Amino acid sequence: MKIGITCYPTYGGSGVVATELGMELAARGHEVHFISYAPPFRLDTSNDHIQFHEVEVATYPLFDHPPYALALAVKMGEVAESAQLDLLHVHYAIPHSVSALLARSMAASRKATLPFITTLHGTDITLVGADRSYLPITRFSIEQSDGVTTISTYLKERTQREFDIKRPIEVIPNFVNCDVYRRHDMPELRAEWAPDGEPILMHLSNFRPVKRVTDVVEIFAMVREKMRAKLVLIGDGPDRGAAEWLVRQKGLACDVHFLGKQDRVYDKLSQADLFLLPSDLESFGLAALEAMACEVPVIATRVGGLPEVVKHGADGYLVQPRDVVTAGRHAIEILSRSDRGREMGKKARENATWEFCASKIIPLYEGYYSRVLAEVKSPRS
Ligand code: GMT
Repeated sequence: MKIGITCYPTYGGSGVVATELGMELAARGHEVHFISYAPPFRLDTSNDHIQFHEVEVATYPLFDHPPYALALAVKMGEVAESAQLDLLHVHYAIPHSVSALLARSMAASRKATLPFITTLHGTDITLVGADRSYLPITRFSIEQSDGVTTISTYLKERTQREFDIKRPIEVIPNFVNCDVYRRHDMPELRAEWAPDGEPILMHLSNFRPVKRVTDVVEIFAMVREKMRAKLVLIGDGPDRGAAEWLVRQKGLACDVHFLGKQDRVYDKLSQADLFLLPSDLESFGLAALEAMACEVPVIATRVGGLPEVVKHGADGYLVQPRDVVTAGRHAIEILSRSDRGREMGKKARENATWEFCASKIIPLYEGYYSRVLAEVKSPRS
């Protein structure tokens, strides 16, 4: 199949999922064309089946806001025609789904077929889509898509409820490549962060307010009162300053490492004893799954799609959002075990691989693509 994929190329779960999906599809022999304003940050173009097409947005003094959605639609149409794409698969509804809708309409005017599938990731529905100014066009582009998937049952139900969507929505959960996301023991790296063998707590996110990075610091401070420990924070974003300030305020600067944005996050995650994801909301919580695949138990919040990923009591623990005290108690309990939570980490990997390995999920996308294409060729009504 020849597939055009559009996503945000920046640091964020939806872009990561789209990129990993494209790379997995290419590895299985499909031809994949990424269409965006920059190469997605985890994209490896060494596979001959992958191409990147840059969307250039012309600027003009009149444009306070250059019309990216239009430039994207044009590029989608050009790539579809030149590469003879079978379909477009856009990740994150706004504005990608609207651009794909335009590209499909332009293709139709040339008597060409260009179906598109929209994958909803979360904030396109819960935050951005729910803004009155974006809601009608988001709902329209979802209704008009040839196929729609969500990354959790929670998000499907919320989309149907809040957007009053009646059309079918397929749940295809996020995934990890379980051969890459596995525990890689790297004693030198561990020793760099925790020279005296202290347990390592870790967090990975885009540091947006919804991630509650300051709660990560609060939880770590509770642990630190009971035992020696280190905290490693991976990622960057608006709340990094607040987290750094709180770390200094609590006198923990010697115990906390801010790494910023990182490649090969599996190498880093593998050094952790415990992963913290105390978000106010997650429609899935990809970082939690990545940690679990690396045998790291997770303490996360009982919100959104997280309970579909992290099984309370088996893979780690779920707590109410902003309940740092309960999260701290669980963290101390896990790290005080004689095995420091290694058994729980192994269970977490077992559950992650059972449900969420790429080898299980990619065929679901392939099957869905085929069904959508068949439906476009011979519509049922
Ligand atoms: O979390 C965000 O800031 C936005 C968004 C993104 O593009 O990263 O994340 C969403 O998509 C991820 C990948 O499917 C999910 O793992 C995240 O849970 C989801 N974030 C929210 O629902 C807040």
